[in-house]
Amino acid sequence: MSLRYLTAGESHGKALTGIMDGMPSGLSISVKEIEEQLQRRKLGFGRGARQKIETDAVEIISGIRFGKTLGSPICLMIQNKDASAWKTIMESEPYVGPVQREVIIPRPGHADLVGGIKYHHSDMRNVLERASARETAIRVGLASIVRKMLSELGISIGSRVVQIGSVRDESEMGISVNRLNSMADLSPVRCTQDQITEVMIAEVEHAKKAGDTLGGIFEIYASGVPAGLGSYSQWDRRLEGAISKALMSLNAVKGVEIGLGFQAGRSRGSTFHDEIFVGSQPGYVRYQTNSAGGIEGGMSTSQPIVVRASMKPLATLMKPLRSVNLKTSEPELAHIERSDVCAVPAAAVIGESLLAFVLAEAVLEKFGGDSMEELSGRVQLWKQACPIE
Ligand code: EPS
Repeated sequence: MSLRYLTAGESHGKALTGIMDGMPSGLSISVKEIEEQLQRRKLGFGRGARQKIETDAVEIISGIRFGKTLGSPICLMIQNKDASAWKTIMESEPYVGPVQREVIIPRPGHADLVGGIKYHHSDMRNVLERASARETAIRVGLASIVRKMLSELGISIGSRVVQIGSVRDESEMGISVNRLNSMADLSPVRCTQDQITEVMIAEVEHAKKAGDTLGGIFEIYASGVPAGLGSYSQWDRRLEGAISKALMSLNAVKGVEIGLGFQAGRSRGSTFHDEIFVGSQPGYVRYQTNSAGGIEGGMSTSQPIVVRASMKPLATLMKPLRSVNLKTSEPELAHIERSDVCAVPAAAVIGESLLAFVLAEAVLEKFGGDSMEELSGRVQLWKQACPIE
């Protein structure tokens, strides 16, 4: 494993922490650059009150000195501002008072029920505190370092939202990947079409009034990816597999497509596959289409990587669904917890981060190198020698 990370922290606990091991030395990175990505994660129309409470200020605990990575494990910490209001509820010392904010009626669609059964918790707060998507803040924090490494190697990552509830953006992604975020970030729902942005906002407002929640679909792109990341030679080295696993690790994601994805199953080979043409220089070849989404046979083709993920509607409904009170065994409406109406715009930003981890790991596996100098030299040589235009 060339790059790995772990996170810890409860949603209303003291802090979120993350440790990442395997980053090469000599990468310039600042708190400001990390926080830029964290601020992008906080945005999006339909978020709840929590995002106004948290600043998501990051503290570098280890692995970075004088603005550069050391090659040793990097530890980041984000303090939860809301923790002060939850001090007695989240106390780590033995607590003798009455249990506050106990959760005994599981929310359909959340980890509450099975998590409580699995870990033998009658108070499902013990489950939801860690199952909460708040954890993704520290993943985005760690990934911002990885993204900086990828950008130094000429790899750009961007995303856009293409569906919220029943509102779809059918437009083609007509701009370069390195300009995508500066455009999508201007929209409160991260949709690049102004008119559709308005309809998506209205859809979220409508759901909020009804005490309901919404899911959606987001698309992530990576350009400048060198050919040959991943491998066909063993099942667990296929790049699509790693990307799908990473995206599926994001809370509420229920579907992942690469390239044309499910449309591939409805197509004929003659219209689907990306034909190969003679390039403009001797010995070179080129593609004209990208149905494969930048990956063939488990390996990157050097075409843009295109990933689409579908997020289910959030499980906390202000007009709750039917459930069972597990203390009384009586039917009762599900637990209500402060939450978001729609978090698809934030999920797109988190998706970028998750794709960044996978690409960074694949880059480090193929090219190796303990310092940025060593790594960039190897990647540039390979890119120059690759005969795909
Ligand atoms: C989130 C923080 C949470 C939720 C949301 C994501 O904060 P709180 O629970 O204090 O309102 O807003 O979590 C969920 C939707 C969920 O189902 O757990 C965040 O920082 O992203």
